[in-house]
Amino acid sequence: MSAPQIPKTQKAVVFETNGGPLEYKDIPVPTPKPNELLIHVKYSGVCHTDLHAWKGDWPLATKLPLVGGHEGAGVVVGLGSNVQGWKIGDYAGIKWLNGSCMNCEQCQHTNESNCAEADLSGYTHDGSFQEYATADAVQAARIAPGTDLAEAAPILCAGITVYKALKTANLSAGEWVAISGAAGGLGSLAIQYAKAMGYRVVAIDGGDEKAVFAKSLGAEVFIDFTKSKDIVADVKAATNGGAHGVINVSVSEKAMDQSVEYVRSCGTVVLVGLPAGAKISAPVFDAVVRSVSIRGSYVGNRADSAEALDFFSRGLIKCPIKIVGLSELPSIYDLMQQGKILGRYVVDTSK
Ligand code: 8ID
Ligand code: ZN
Ligand code: ZN
Repeated sequence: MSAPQIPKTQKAVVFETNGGPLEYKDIPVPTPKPNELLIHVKYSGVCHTDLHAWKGDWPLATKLPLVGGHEGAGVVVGLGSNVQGWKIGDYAGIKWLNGSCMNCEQCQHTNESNCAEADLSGYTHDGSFQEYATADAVQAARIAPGTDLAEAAPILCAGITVYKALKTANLSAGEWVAISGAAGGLGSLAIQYAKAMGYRVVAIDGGDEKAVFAKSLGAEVFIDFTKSKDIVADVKAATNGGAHGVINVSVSEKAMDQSVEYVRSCGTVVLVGLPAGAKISAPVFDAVVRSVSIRGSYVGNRADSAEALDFFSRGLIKCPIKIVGLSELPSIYDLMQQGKILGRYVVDTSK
């Protein structure tokens, strides 16, 4: 393939300060380091994490100024001098984990996202809300030729994360999994991965539209947190004694506390959503006597990523996307803040 024409400048959404103006403007196209790919990002999913990054509400500083975004799907247009195993024209994905040291104990054990030196797309490294972005060639996701890049984008964070979280719940086929925050970006994929892995799904979220949506994706039961008088009792009743596993993808501390109560004895509560400043509290007596596990789960490693993409490529996961122009990103943050999003918004970087 002949070398693509790479412009000197490009459109991006940038903020200078956390919570400050989100500016759609021209910035220079980045130059890949020796270990990096230059990817022409065609589409990027918008994750709730991007909203946290913009607000700066986590105890981890972002780079500033910052280009957010970490669900970027595009085409390789440039190769750093040390890059191996990629060629111009390959489809590539920008994930949350842009790169890690590959030498520390966590990296040696393939827990690369737990590396203390992890470089994070759209957080410590300019991400996919721009037309051209750089990504470590070792961590960039390989996307099969011919894939619909808009549909694939949400797999790069939401898909990988919920797939890994479901593995962390350590369930057997036929068991019940409760998904709290089920109609959002992560939740809408979690329902489908859970079904594909053979589990029965209780979806928890708020509103009639979200109920219809969650059921259309495969949830057997929907519990509305805005209407239920007793969520714990409702989940226990629906699952004949409690969910065997819980995937917490809501942005709610209260929802997480409730999940420790409705999980079945010997079951696993998986924490994924990251509400600012939240703490989880559980009665120790109960946690011991019912032998409940509470586990955090943070994106996934390269194998989890490849497996999550494989479920998608085999047609088992349909990303419920709405596509808008990159210039409309601020309005997506508004909708997300209000909890009004069904599934995932994907931005087209050319508009
Ligand atoms: O690796 C990780 N751990 C990881 C990866 C990616 C994202 C963690 N996250 C975090 C994000 O930073 C965010 O905190 O997961 C959380 C969810 O991300 P998202 O799915 O992208 O957010 P969303 O699309 O806004 O969906 C959130 C859903 O939660 C529901 C909302 O109605 C929405 O549908 N929800 C809320 I807010 N409160 C609820 C409650 N009390 C609730 N659902 C049930 N009960
Ligand atoms: Zn994300
Ligand atoms: Zn490391």
